[in-house]
Amino acid sequence: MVFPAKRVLVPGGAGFIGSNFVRHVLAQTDASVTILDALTYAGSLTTVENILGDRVSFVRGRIEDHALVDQLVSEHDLVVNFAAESHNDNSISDPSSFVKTNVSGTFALLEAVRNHDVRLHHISTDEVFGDLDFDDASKFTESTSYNPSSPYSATKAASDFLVRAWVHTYGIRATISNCSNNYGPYQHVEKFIPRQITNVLLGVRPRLYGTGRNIRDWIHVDDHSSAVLRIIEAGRLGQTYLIGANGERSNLEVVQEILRLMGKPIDEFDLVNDRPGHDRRYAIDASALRDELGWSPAFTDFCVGLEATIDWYRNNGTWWADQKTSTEAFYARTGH
Ligand code: NAD
Ligand code: TDX
Repeated sequence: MVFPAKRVLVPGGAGFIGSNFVRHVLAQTDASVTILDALTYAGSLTTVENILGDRVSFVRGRIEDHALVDQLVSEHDLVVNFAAESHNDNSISDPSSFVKTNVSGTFALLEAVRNHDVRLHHISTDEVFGDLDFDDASKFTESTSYNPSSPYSATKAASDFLVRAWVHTYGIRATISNCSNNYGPYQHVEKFIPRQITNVLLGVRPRLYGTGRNIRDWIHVDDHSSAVLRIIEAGRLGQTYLIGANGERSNLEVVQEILRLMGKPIDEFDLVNDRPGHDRRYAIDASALRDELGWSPAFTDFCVGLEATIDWYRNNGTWWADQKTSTEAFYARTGH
């Protein structure tokens, strides 16, 4: 692979997707990596401890710290930004950290890459497009209008618009990707799939918001990382690419699949309070990424990826035990 960088700065590299991406960089390029991460409740050194060493160093800090970010960016030739507040339910309870990290943090990164003419790839989400009707045959494409509905997705949309403005106005060298819902190892147990897997492992019934009818478009985190590598390698500067793997499923279907794979009756779940403003359906049309850049996902069977993910949580209880306690205390307060 022709990878256009030797020194990569990965803000948010101690989180779920960022740490997976760092592992992909190590396996598929000869670049070295600096992880910049604030180690919020969502980030952990235990996620990356087995890759820190000759090629991977770690700096604890916040992306909205202009002086720190400016210094670090000047020492690298590529920035791939995964740092964000990423959980919708948290953004509904307390949006302030979302504005700070997702908006002010992206602004600080943009000023630094502008200052030092360093290439940026910005990681974003399909939630910036709002939601689709259940019976709408269409999917999100690169030309779908932005219409975010939660505090989380509004701050991600704001960060994307900042990147686009810096490309248009200052000519920074940047690309953006908007990906659908990820699953896989090292995902925080606040998120839907690991929450339900760890519930079942602990003998607790899975909990579906509302009716369980809402639809998400699932992609394995390895496929997200391989798509980002491909965009960095061959994507056109200034462009947005949508990443998805045709993984649409209702939340009810996902819970029933988890129960089946874990040897439980498929009706052993509870319906709980709905999420305020709950987006109905997300669906990605990733044909630009497939046709223009020749990318395709490795995980084409959701059940195969889900089964491997269940095994990972079964075998890594020490990684998630503490976060499970604090997460469930939060959900108990919100009625979820
Ligand atoms: P995560 O919450 O698991 O990880 C976020 C990481 O960023 C953590 O390590 C955290 O400590 C760090 N961080 C938070 N605030 C910071 C700050 N101010 N400065 C430095 N570091 C900070 O999130 P994730 O699921 O890995 O998501 C990564 C990116 O991918 C986010 O931009 C998210 O919007 C996007 N995304 C996620 C999904 C998904 O399904 N999880 C889907 C599409 C896009
Ligand atoms: O216990 C639950 N029960 C439930 O029914 C939880 C935690 C969630 N849900 C529902 C809400 C959603 O319809 O499952 C679906 C998925 O929920 P989350 O895992 O919270 O993901 P979502 O809100 O769809 O956002 C995710 O995908 C897009 C990521 O968290 C974002 O970071 C990403 O941008």
